[in-house]
Amino acid sequence: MTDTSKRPESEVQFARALKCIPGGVNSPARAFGAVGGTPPFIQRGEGPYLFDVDGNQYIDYIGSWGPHILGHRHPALISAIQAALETGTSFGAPTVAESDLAELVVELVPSVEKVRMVNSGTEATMSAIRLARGFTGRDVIVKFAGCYHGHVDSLLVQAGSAALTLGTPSSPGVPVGCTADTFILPYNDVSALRQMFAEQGDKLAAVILEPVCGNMGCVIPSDEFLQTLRRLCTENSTVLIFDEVMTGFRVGLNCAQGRFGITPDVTTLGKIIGGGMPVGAYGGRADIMDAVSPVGAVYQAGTLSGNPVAMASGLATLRQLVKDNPYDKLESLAAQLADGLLQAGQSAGIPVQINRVGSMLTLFFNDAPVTDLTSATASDSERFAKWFHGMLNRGVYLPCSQFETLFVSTAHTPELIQKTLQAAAATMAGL
Ligand code: KE4
Repeated sequence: MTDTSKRPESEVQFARALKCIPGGVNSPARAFGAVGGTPPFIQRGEGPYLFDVDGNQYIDYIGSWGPHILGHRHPALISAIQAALETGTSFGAPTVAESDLAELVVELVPSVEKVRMVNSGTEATMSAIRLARGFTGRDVIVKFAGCYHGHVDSLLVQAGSAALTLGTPSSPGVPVGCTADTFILPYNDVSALRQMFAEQGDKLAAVILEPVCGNMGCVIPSDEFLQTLRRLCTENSTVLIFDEVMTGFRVGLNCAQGRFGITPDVTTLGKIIGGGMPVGAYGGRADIMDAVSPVGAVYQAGTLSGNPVAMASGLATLRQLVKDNPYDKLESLAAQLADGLLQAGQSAGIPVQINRVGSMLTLFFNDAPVTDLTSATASDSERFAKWFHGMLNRGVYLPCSQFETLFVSTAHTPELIQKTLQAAAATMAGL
C-alpha cells in the first residue's frame, strides 16, 4: 500500500504561504478547514495523478474541483493552448475563438441560444441574477439551502428557521439590503416551492438552483421537484436559472438539462467549459440574452472575458468530449467506485450513503438517505475527516470536505479504481 503521509516540503511551503496569503490559499475550499492538517502543495498533474512537492503521487478525484473531466494535461488541450500562446495572450478585441466556443455551447446546451463568456462561475451567476432582474423588472430571487453559486453578495445567504425564509447574509461584508430580496427554500421540497409561488409568484424574478447539487455533497433532485419548478416558473414568467457550473458537460454532453429533459431559461457554466483555464459563461433564450449590454441595458463587462488562450482550452475540451463521447465509460468507472465504496463501508460495519449522477458522487457517513441540507449536515464530519486523511496517506486525493463532490475522469481506469477501493477497505477498517 502506498504511503504518502510524509510531506515535509508541503509543511515548509504552507508556513511560507500563510505569511502572505490569507489562510495560505487562494480559495478557502483548499485550506483543509473541515479536515485539519496541511494541504499538500502540488507540483504537477498528469492524467489521473497529482504529484506534490515531496514527490508523493496521488490518484486525483478532485480534478481541480471539476474542470479536468479529461484528466490532467490532456494532449489535445496542451497543444491547443500552446498554439494559442503563439499568437498572444489577450487583445481586448473580438476573436474567432470566442465565436467557435459560443457556437459549440449553443449546439450542446439545449437552453442556450446566445451566450456571454466571463471568467468564473461566480461572474456567471452574478450576471445571470442581474439579467433576470433586469429582464423581468422584478427583484425577488429564490435559491435553495445547500446550493452554492459562487461568492455573489445576493446569494451568500443562510436560511432562517422557517421553510420560507428571507435570506440573512452568511458573510460579514454583505449588507442586509443585498439579501433582502433573496428567499431560501429547502432543496427537493415541492410543497415549499408551491407555497412560495402561491404567495410570491408574481414578484419572483428568478429561481436559481444546481440541477444536481454538488455543494452540500452530491444531492439528487426528484423528478417531481424539477418538473414542478419548471412549470411554476413558466406559469409566473419567472426566469429559471440552472447553475450548471459543476454539472455542465459533467453529467452528460448536453449537461443536466439534457440528461433530465428539463430546459431552463438561463444556464450558467464554468469549470469544464474552460478545461482548467478561467472561463465562466451564462446563456439562454435569445430574448433574455439580448437584454445584456451592449444590445440591452443590463450592464456586464470584463477585461479578460473570452480570453483567447482560455477559449482554446475550453474549445479543445468540448471538442474532445464530442469526439470521444466518454459518458458511458465515465458512468461505468464511477459506478465501480460507488459500488466498491458502499461495499467497503458495509464490510466495516460503517453506515454510508452514496449519491451519484454520472461521474460526480459523494460518500456520506450517514445512516439515512441524503436528500437536502438537513440530512446532509446530519452526516458524521469527524469520521469523514479521519476517512479523508486515511485515504490521503494511502495516495488517494479526495475533496477535503463532507459537503463536496468527487469526480472521476476519462484518465481513470478500472485498475486505478480497484487500487482506490483497496485503500478504502484499509481506511474504513480503521475508522
Ligand atoms: P467559481 O467562481 O469558483 O469559478 O464558481 C463558483 C460556483 C458556482 N456554481 C457552482 C455550482 C459551483 O460549484 C461553483 C464553485 N464550486 C466550488 C467547489 N464546490 C469551487 C471550489 C472553490 O471555491 O475553490
